[in-house]
Parts: sequence; C-alpha cells; structure tokens
Amino acid sequence: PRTVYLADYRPWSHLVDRVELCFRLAPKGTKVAAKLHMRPNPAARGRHVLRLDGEGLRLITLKLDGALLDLTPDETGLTVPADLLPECPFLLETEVAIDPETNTALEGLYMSRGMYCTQCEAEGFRKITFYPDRPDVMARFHVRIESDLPVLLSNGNPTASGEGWAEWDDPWPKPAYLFALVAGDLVAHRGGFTTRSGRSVDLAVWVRPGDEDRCAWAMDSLIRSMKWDEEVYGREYDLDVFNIVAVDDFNMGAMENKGLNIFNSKYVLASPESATDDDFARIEAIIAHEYFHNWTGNRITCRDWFQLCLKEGLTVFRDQQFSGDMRSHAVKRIEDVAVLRARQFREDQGPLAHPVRPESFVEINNFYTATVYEKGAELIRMLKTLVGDEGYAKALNLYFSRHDGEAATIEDWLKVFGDATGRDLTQFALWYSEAGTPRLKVAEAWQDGSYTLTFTQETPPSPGQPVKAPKVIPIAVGLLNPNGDEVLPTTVLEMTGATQSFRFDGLAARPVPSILRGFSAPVVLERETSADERAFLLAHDTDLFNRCEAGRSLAREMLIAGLTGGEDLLPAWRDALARLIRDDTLDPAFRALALRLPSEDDIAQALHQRGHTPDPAAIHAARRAAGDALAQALAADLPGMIAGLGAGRFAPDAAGAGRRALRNAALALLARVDGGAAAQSAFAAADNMTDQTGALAALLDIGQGAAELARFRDEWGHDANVMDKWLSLQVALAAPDRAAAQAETLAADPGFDWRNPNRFRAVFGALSGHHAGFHQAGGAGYRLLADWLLRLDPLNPQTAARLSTAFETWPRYDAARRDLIRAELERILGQPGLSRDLAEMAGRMIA
Ligand code: HT7
Ligand code: ZN
Repeated sequence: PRTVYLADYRPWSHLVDRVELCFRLAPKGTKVAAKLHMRPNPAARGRHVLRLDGEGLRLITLKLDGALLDLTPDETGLTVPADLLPECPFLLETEVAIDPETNTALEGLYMSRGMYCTQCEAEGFRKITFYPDRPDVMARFHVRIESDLPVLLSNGNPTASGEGWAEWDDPWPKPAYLFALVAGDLVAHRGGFTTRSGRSVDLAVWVRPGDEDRCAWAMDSLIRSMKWDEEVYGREYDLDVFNIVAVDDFNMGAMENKGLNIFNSKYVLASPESATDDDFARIEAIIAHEYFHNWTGNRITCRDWFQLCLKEGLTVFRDQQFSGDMRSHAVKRIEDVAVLRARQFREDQGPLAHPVRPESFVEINNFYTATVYEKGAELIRMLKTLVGDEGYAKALNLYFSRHDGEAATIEDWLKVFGDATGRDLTQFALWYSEAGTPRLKVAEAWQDGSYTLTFTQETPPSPGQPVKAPKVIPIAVGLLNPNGDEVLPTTVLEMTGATQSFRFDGLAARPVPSILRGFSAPVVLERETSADERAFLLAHDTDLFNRCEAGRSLAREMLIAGLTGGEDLLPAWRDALARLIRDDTLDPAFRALALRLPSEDDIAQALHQRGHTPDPAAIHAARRAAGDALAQALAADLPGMIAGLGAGRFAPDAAGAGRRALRNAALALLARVDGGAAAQSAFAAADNMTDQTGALAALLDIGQGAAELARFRDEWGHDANVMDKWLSLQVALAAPDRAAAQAETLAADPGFDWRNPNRFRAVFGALSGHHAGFHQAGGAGYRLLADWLLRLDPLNPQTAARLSTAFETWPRYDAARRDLIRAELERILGQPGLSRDLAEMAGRMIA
C-alpha cells in the first residue's frame, strides 16, 4: 500500500462550485446520481487530468457537459484525461450503484438495523460516489433522497419534501467528509434555540421508536453547548436546523457532519436507570465536542489529513473547557490528565509514537489517536497559558475571521497567534513536529532566603526521530511554607533551554514547591522527594490538581518501592489517604479521585521508565494488597461514610455524581472487609445505573456477584448498550488467570453480536484493559485477542486496527512475553488479505 507524505501536498487540479446528489435508496443497488459543477483551479496552474476518488462503485453512466464518456474506473478511482476537459466551467455527471446492506466496514453508506446512515470521515465519501475526496475541496451540496422510509435527513436546511422523497440544501461550502445522509423509521425528541442574533433553530434528536424518553439529556447538553459557544467564543450557529441521530452500529463516538451529527447511540441515550454518571458526563462532552466542530472543523476545516489536530486538538480543548465550566475545573483536569497519561503517554513511549502532526501515513483512520486528540488539546492549553487569556481570545477571533470558509494548516494557526500577540512561536512549533513525552527533572537549592529550582528537559527518541530539541515548557509553580501557607501563588515559568534555573528571593524558610500545577505541560515530571513531602502537599496544596497528584505520586512510589525492594511506604500512604478521606470539608468528587490507585498499566509504565521490567502478576498483587490495607484502615469509617453520602433523588449533576463516586469507592473498599454484605444490599436498593454497576463491580472485585449478574441480565437483557456494561465488568474484574477465559466464554455466546463495534469493544477492549489478565504468562490473552482481530478485520478493519493497539506496550515486558506478542503480530501480518489498516498497525508495532 501507498504511503502518503505531508511534503507531497499539492492543491487539487479543479474547484467544485456545486454538487447535486440524488440517492435512490435500496439495501442492494442504491443508485447515486451526482452532478459536479467544476472548473479548473487557478492555484493548480497548467492543464491537468481530472482524478476522482472512488472505491467499490459500479459505474452506470458518466457524462461531461451532457455527452456520454466511455471511461473505465480503476480500483481507487476514475481519471478523465486532460485533453477531454474544457478550460472553463463544466458539468460532470455520474451515476453509480452501491450496496449499503453488505457494507460491514461502517464507512460510506451503510445500514444499521434497517436504517441507512453514512460515515464519511476520513475517506468514506469515495465509497458513495466518484469525487475529489480530500478536505481542501469545499463545495455547496444539494441532496435529494428517495426512499419509502419516513425520515429522510441530510446536511443543511430542508428545502422540499413529498411522499417518498426529501431535498436538503447546505449553503455552507464543505469538504466531502462532512457529508451525511440518514433514512429510517425514527422519532424525534425536539427542542429549539434562538441564537444571540435572533435566528431560531429547530433542534431534534432522532432515535428508534421506544428510545425517545432517553433523549432529554442530549438535548439539554446541546442547548447548553450552543449557548456556551456564543458566550465564550462568540460563535453562533448558522443553519435553521440542527439534527442529531443515534445509530447502533458505529465505529467511533460521533461525527460532526454539517447540521446532521451522527452519534453512536451509546453517547446519546441516557436515563438515570440506564446510564451512569460517567455516561451522562461523556454524553454532555461528546455532544459539545461535535457541536463545537461546527466552527472548529466545519467552517474552518483542514487543508489535508496531516492537519487533523487543527480541528481535533482545538475541539477537544474547547470541550474540556466546556465540561470544566459545567462541572468542576479541578475534577475535570484530574480526569483528563489521567486519560492523557493512560492513553497518550503510553502511545508516545511505544512503537506507535508519532508527532501531533504526523508526516506520513498509510491509512489515515489509524491516526485518530490520543496523540492527535489529547496531546493536540494540551498544545492549545499550553499556547493559552503562554499568551494569556486575552492573547488567546484575540488569536481565536483572528483565526475565525481570517480563515472562515477555508481549509487551513498548523502554520496558519500558529501565524494567527504570532500576529495577534507578537510572540515568536518557532520553538513552540516543535511540539507539533516531534513525538515523545519530555522528561522534566528538577533540582533544588536553598541558601540565605533564596530558593532555586533547576529544570532539565530531555525527550527520548521515538520512531524515526532519534534526537530531540529542547521545547518551550510552561511550568506553573507555587511555593508553600512549612506550615502550609502559600508564599508564592501560581506563577508560570517559561522554560526554553535544555537546562534552566529560576530563583525566588526573600523567603523566610525553605519552601515546599508545588510544581507543574494544573499539569501545565504534557511532560513526565521526575522529582525525587520524600513521602513526607508528598503527604504534606496532599494535605496542604492550594492547587487541587497537584494535591491529588501528590496522593497519586505517593501511591505510585509506595507500589514501586514494594515491587523493587525499596522502603515500605505503605503506612505513610495509607495514613495520609485515610486523613484525606475523612475530611468532610473536601469535595466528595475530589476525594473519590484521590482514592483511586494508579492503574496497573500506569505502574508498569512507571517501572519501565525507570529501567525495571514490569511483572504483571506482581503489580496486580501489590495493588490489591494496598487496597486491602486501606480498606482495613478505614473499616470503621466506611459504613458511616456510605450512609452519609447516600440516596436522594438522582440528578446527573456534578455534586450528585461526586457523592455517588465517593460512596461507590467506599463500597468497593468495604467489600474487601465485610465479604460483600454492604454491596449486596446496595445492589438490591439501587435505583440508578451508577449505584447498580458500582455495587456489582464491588462484588465482582471480590469474586462474588453471580446472583447480581443474573438479576442484571434479567433486567437489562433487552438493551444492548446497557448489557455492554455487564460484559465489560465481568472481564475487567475477573481474576487475572480467568480474564481471557471469561472473554472467550462471553464471546462464544450465540447471542453475542461481535460484528457490532460496541459489543466487540465491551469484551475485547475490557480484556486488553485488564493488565494482569491480558499479560498472563503463557499468552492466552494475546492469542485470544489476535484470533478475534483476525476475525473482525475482513468485516471492519477500522475497529480491528484500533483495538490492535493493545499490543503497543510490548517493549516493556520480559523476553518471554515479548516473544509471545511478536508471534501474534507476525501471525496477524501473515494473514492473507489483511486490511491496510491492521497491516499498518501491526507492521509499525513490530518494526
Ligand atoms: N471527527 C470524527 C472523527 C472520525 C470518526 C467518527 C466516527 C466514525 C469514524 C470516524 N473517523 C473519524 C469524530 C470527532 O472527533 O469528533
Ligand atoms: Zn472531533
């Protein structure tokens, strides 16, 4: 397969002024007629052939300015020779046939339980019709849909409809990846919004009949997102309608198609009975994310797919800001950084590491990664820290006015910041081009009232990038005096060199530093310090992020010391945490987060960084022992705590969610000492999904819960998205030597629909997330996952490739595990007919 390079970018030969599409829908043999009004692109200079992308299309007719052309497409598209093309505007007409019914890849036009829907990002439009399927070709689309189904939707505004047909017109030029069509037997949960300039917008969330009572939260989240984008970014919605559709078969979370967002039903449907607090928060965030794309992605799109972080990093940053405003900024930041470390740091330290803006790809779908999304968002956050709130607002306003209607690049984005603030961002640009997570070491000196912090940065090599230059790192620092008062409030130090010192004068006593407050840069902070100092910061830091971080690092050091024969830090950690948990003045959500031990994968990552080979079974045992010790220390407090945090009517707000999170964390600890009695009662009494799954998880964690699992299935067997929780929990909480067998048993059930990405992820995502289970000596976890990836790949390469990242951490482990994983990757690569998606991933991992 061909590798695509950023350096090879050239503008397309032609411009498309207008597209008229007509769909005659049928499960087999859908007819797509396209009229493309085109002209030569002056920016492309000279005469060119016209190359249209197209895959799996049966060409019926092809006409140029009304005259039939007799050309045969090849495997990837259709070429019209230059000598046939006029040098003025012309009309190219095609008619093709496609079979949505047999489209299992869920890309292009496909069917999900009788409903037609599309997914065109990144390169799915070429599976619908012949077209320049690249984001820098922006055109106005008019769409006619013919079908007997009652609801027929597309982008833009509805213009006309009748029995069996509907027409839509989108006035905003857009790239083909934002095209969408939906047809089905759907019902709407309706709402409305009046923009600040007075445009009234009809809103609808479209779902299957029977699901309409679970749409209120999605609608509420949409309305709040629309208002927030006006208030915070000055961005108004620009069509008369905004539609959201829930689809059961979907490769990712959701898609921002212009005016017609399509969502994985898991991220739309919610009621207190069926959705957890985490589900509510995620729905709110994803609805916001897709809506925010209307400006950051749709009105201003990407010139090419290498610029993906331009829309995704910025939109993730915007959705993080929104969720922080809706809930708690500190809690949100703690959660986001946990995800960043678990996914992006892991990626950045392994064979799949790549820059936020990659320079080559084989399959672009493989680059919708934590690095592009989450690290991309961190870069925006750092830019904002460096230029300040005012500078950021000025830069964003300039970005929207300068590039509206364009397909832009990271250079354009950085230039806007340079022009708006006068800052030279040449060094900052390295964050986009270099992969790898910088390590930041800290040394301290104290003399005569002066305190000096000396930082040293180093970024380890990554594939294709052996040597890294120093980056600009904003380091937010505060200083506390020994009795816990803050003597230096949060101050941003700007590090630009490989080593750099910062001095603080006039201090009465040697301070305790709080470094990298709010996680001001995506780096690994390497600071050797005492357990006492970490406990001190856990008790006193005014920065809630760093307060939690102190607890996390204390737990990490305790576990690592235990695993590597170091000092016994368990009592220090246990006592510090017990004090924090008993502190009723602290937000329950914060206490729940502080209670979370680092994950087993986090511990393996930290061990590897320090030159140790992680032993998955030992990590599992050490983590469990720590949990048991904390449970015993808090045993007398837990029942009272659980009772005190209980009940009340469910509302999906941050305060209620925080109380439930702490209550369920306490319940899980109590199960370790009461044999599960309290969790059984909590399960029986639960009136919402958070408490139901919380109690079930507490029971499964101690090897119980068989009766509760059966009750859960009786109650929710009809609802596949809810049953995914039932599947995942059983795998995630299985004993390590049972995890693979558990996944295998669940997948073997004849009712298990493995072709559905949500189902597949529920079982096999949980298996790869079960560190000690997946990495069981002997390799049963590896073999099982590889077997199933090979089974899924011919049907749905995108999802198979995504889940193959379970193997990306292989360099961390012992020779036996490395050999076992290598053997599985080789087995995958040796499979005849392997997809480009999975071949690229396995090849990069093994290289
Ligand atoms: N922009 C979208 C990314 C995407 C996607 C979504 C659904 C299915 C396949 C997809 N490929 C790429 C989602 C987003 O980031 O908002
Ligand atoms: Zn996005």
